[in-house]
Amino acid sequence: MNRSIVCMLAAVVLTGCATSTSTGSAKPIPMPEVTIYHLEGRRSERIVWLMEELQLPYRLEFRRGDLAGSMAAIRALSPIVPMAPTVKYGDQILVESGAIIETILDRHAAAGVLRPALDAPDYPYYVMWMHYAEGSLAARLFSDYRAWRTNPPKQRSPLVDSEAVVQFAEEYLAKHPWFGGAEFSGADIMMKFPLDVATKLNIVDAAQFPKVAAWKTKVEARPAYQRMLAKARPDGLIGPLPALPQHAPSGPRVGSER
Ligand SMILES: N[C@@H](CCC(=O)N[C@@H](CS)C(=O)NCC(=O)O)C(=O)O
Repeated sequence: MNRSIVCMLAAVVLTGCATSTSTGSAKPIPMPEVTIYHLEGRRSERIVWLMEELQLPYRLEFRRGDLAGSMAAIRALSPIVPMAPTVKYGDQILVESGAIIETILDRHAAAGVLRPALDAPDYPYYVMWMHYAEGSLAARLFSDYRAWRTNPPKQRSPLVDSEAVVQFAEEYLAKHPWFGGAEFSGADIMMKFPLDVATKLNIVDAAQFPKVAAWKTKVEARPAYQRMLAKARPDGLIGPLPALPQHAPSGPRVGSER
């Protein structure tokens, strides 16, 4: 079934269309039509979740229960790098969930909404986790996952691996309630997908990361997250990748001082 949902919620309070941007400009930036090309259970959920948090209008395109069919629509738009999310923003075709989130927040959310102010002490943390989610976390998780599917590790690597990149998040969450610091932000939206991948695919052992587990419970309780699930994952996870078998136990990392 070709699914097309248009949300036409008023965006008066949360959006900056009639107020200002994070740069302090008073000039309104009207939002063009946004269409999110989506694969159920994949990174495109981030953009749906963001729009639900901001109560901004968007169109959601996917073929329910049919990942290949949803991907065909993405490929038609972006044949060289068909990826979810792909977003039609006015007449521009955008990829990279972090860049899409930053664009929407910087242009269409009021200053300080879902990100700290530029001069706030938390701002560097917010930017760091926005980028860490894909640049270090997802990259290492999928690299380990691919290698370990065929060759499960006998011991941990001395290099920075999946367990280390999740441990870094765990230690940050021991000191801060959210990845953007004191408040929930776009950085939390970015971090949820790779931290789910880490534990659901058994790349790391969830039991070793209680702060991450408690943070997931908190974000999953957000009404906007629940609205996202209802719209973007109506049948639960479909076509999930297989979880890894039990593999290299944690403990001292070979060649490292941990
Ligand atoms: N760094 C990109 C990654 C996008 C990405 O790889 N998306 C996956 C779905 S979660 C995808 O489309 N995979 C299809 C493929 O790689 O062929 C982002 O954050 O948007």
